[in-house]
Amino acid sequence: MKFFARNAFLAAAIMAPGLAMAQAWDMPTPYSDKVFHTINIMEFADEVNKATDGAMTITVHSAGSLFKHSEIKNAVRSQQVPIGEFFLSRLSNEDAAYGIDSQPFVATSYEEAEALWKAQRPVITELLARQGLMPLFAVPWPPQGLYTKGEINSVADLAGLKFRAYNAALEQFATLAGASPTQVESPDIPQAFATGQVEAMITSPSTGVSSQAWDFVSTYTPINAWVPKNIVVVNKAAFDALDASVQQAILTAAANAETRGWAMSRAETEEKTAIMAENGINVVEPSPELMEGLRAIGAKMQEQWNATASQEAKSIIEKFNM
Ligand code: PCA
Repeated sequence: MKFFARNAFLAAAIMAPGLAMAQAWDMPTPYSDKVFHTINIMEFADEVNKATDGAMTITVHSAGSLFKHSEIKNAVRSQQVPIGEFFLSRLSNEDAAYGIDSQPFVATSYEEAEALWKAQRPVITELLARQGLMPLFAVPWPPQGLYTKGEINSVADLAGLKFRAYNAALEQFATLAGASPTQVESPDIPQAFATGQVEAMITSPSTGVSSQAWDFVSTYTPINAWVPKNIVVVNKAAFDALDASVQQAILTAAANAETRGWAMSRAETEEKTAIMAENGINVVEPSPELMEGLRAIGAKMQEQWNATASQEAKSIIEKFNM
């Protein structure tokens, strides 16, 4: 599969010395077709295809079907594919600047998430440029909430739970809460619960619905702890090789996708929480005691973050707090 993708990409490049030759781009994404991020990206691809009148065709390969989530960023970097989507904070091991949107209780509303992205964007644009990558657009998931098999009244109730995690920050959060985290990709969530590998998780109402959380948990507590983003990046060399009109079509479609994606995300929060309730999930407002305990964990994480984060990463927080 990988071999095929790379050759298709090279063939498209070699065959396009003139201006009007058609380009075909394969675009790997990690999430399934019914997830709003994927729907938004399908629309982005459609818009590019139409605006360029067939000069550029972007084909979306969803749910990790072309590259696994963990491979997508490096696949774009090494030009195995020219474009791809991934969960931005997964890159926090490269630089804390990438992970700031997944730090608990730094930005918990869409307004704050927007301000954070505004501060983060120029910084990560520069970091990605060092790897020959260019961000096109980023879209947040709805605020992250807690899924459990019973009501959780305080952090003590999380002790010992086998906890599903999707990045390093969530792993740290779960560990500090006394739980035992395991990394599980979102398409594998139902299986992980069914086999007892995990018994609780923190994620959005979107992922709660796409994984049919009512099949394996009883309670959703909207702790709204952070608003993490997916990002779409393009290989800069591949982009630079395009006709100016095609480049412009991509940039326009990307700007539209960012605006549309944020609106979709806002609408999802209520819609998907309602679907969970309809399917029998108990939606419980968090107790003050639980929130206090979770905020204390967040504060501890932020302290550690401050002690190790790069200057670039810290400049994001400084700008965000201005
Ligand atoms: N869904 C993705 C990432 C954050 C979210 O809301 C997941 O659970 O993997």
